[in-house]
Amino acid sequence: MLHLYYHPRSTFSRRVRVALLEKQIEHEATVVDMATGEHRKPAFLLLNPYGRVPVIDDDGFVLDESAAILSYLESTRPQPPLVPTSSQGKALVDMHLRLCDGQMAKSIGIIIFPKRFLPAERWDLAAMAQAKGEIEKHLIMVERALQGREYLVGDAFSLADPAYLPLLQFLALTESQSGEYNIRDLNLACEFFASKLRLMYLAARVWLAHCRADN
Ligand SMILES: N[C@@H](CCC(=O)N[C@@H](CS)C(=O)NCC(=O)O)C(=O)O
Repeated sequence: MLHLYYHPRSTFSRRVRVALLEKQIEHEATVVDMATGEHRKPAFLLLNPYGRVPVIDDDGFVLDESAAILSYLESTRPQPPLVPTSSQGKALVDMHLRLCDGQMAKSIGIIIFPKRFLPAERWDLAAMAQAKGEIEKHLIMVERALQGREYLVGDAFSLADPAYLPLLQFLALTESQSGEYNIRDLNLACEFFASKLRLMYLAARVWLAHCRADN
């Protein structure tokens, strides 16, 4: 049986939980209590020396890195498919997964970490402005991908969608500008992503699962 180690409020765990829900994969789950530093204790470091969630253990095969986990779930549980069959579709999903992490998530982190956890006088404004520029560059690519289409890749929900989903709530905090949108709140962030209805539906399901896990 597949086992997921996660935290309900972990952005990257939510990606994996969306894919598990979408594919209706039977699994067990353990909440890693990050508030008490469980992710830095030897038992968890044996699973992931970086001390990060999510991690899966699939009958002894242990894997971390949410994008790698999404790809692994796709190849081991292909139904329903979350990657198109065409070479171009596969390559585009791969591109989104890489760029979403390497460009967008990284830059969002540079802005939201100080905004959430540091007093304004300790913010590195130059680094934050540069990160905002990087996000806006990335949004041009996303906007092109969504032009006249409902989903990021092809005409169906793919792994590219859950990759972005948990970042939406933070995108608002970056106050990025893209075309007519100054993305200051979650509604605008969702409006920007044309697949919003589908994303919000999944977000609601993940939120529900999160509430259940908390109780
Ligand atoms: N690139 C990793 C990032 C995972 C990550 O940063 N997880 C956070 C929670 S959202 C974490 O465990 N942070 C703990 C730490 O870095 O000490 C992935 O995609 O899985």
